[in-house]
Amino acid sequence: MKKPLRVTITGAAGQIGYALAFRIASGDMLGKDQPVILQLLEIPPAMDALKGVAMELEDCAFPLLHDIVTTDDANVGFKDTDFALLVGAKPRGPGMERKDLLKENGKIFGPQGKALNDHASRDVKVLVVGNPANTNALIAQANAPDLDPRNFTAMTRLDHNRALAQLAEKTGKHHTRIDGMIIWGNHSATQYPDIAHCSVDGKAAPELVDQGWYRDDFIPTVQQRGAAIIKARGASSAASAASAAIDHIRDWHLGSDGKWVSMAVPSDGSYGIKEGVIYSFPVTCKNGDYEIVQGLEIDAFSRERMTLTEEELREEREGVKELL
Ligand code: NAX
Repeated sequence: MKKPLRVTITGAAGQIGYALAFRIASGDMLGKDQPVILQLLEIPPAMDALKGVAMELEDCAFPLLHDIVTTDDANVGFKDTDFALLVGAKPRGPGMERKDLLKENGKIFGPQGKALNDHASRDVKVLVVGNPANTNALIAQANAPDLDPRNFTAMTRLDHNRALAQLAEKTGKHHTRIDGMIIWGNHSATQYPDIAHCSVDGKAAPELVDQGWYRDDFIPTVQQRGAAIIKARGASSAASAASAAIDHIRDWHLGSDGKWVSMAVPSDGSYGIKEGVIYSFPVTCKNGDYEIVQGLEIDAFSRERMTLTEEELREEREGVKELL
C-alpha cells in the first residue's frame, strides 16, 4: 500500500472545508489507491465545530483515511504536509474597504506562509481558496522563502468550471466536449473568461456563439456567478468551490491529460504579465508539475481585459507591500 500523504485544510469547520474533507478522505482528490492523513486547522472559537467534523469523518469509516489531526496551531497543522488547502480567511465585514480586507487577511496568510516554510514538506503544493485568493497566495509565498515559489497557487478553477457550464448550456453540448477554456487574471469580478481558443466538439467556439452573447452575457455571468449563487442560496458557493479545489489539486498532482485548466500561478512574464503577481493562466499538468500554455495569439479585446485584471492585482500587491 502507498504511504499516506498529508493534506492540510485551513478553515476546516467552515462550509467549504466541510465539503472538502469528506471528498478528500474518500479518495476523490489524490486517487482511490492513495491513503491520506487529514490535518484540519481552525481558530479557537471553531474548535468545537471542528471536533464535530472529525467525529463525522471517523463515522464514515473511509478506507483511505489513516489519521485526523485537529488543531488551532499552524505549526502543527502544516507539519510535514504534502498539500495545503488554505481556505480559512477573514470575510469582508460591513463597511470594510478592499484594502482593509487585504491587510486583515495578510495577518492570516503571512504567519501561515511562515509555518509552511518551517514545517511543511519541501515539495508542498499550496492552493489558496480564501479571498482575496491571488494576493493571499502572494503573501503566503513571500513568507516562505525556503519553499519553491512556483508551488504557491490560487484557485480560479471554480471560475473555469463555471465558464464551461455556461458554454455547454449555450451550445447544447456536454462540458466534457469543450477544450481550451481560459480564465485570465484575478479571482474577482475583473477576471477574464476567454473562449477565443476554445473548441466545442472540435469546432471553434467563437464561430458557434455570437459575439454579443459572449461579451454581454457570458463574460459578466461568469464574473458574477458567485454573487448569483449567494442571491439564490443565501450563502456563498461551497460544494462547487470544494469540487473545484479538488479538481485543481488532482490535476496538478496526477496530471491533466493534456487538457488545459486554469490555475492562478506566479507570473513568469508569459503573455507580457510581469513577475510579482499570482495570475490565472491556462496550464497543462504532468508529473506533479504545471506548465503555462505558450504561444497563444492575443487579440486587442483580450489584451485589454488581461491588462485590466493584471492592474487590479498590482494594486492589491501595492496595498500589502509591507507584508511581502
Ligand atoms: P466560512 O466562513 O464558512 O468558513 C471559513 C472558516 O475559516 C471558518 O470556520 C473560520 O473559523 C476559519 N478561519 C478563519 N480564520 C482562520 C485562520 N486564521 N486559520 C484557520 N481557519 C480560519 O467560509 P467559506 O464559505 O468556507 O469560504 C472560505 C473562503 O473561500 C472565503 O474567503 C471565501 O471568500 C472563499 N471563496 C473562494 C472561492 C474561489 O474560487 N477562490 C470561491 C468560494 C469562496 O467564496
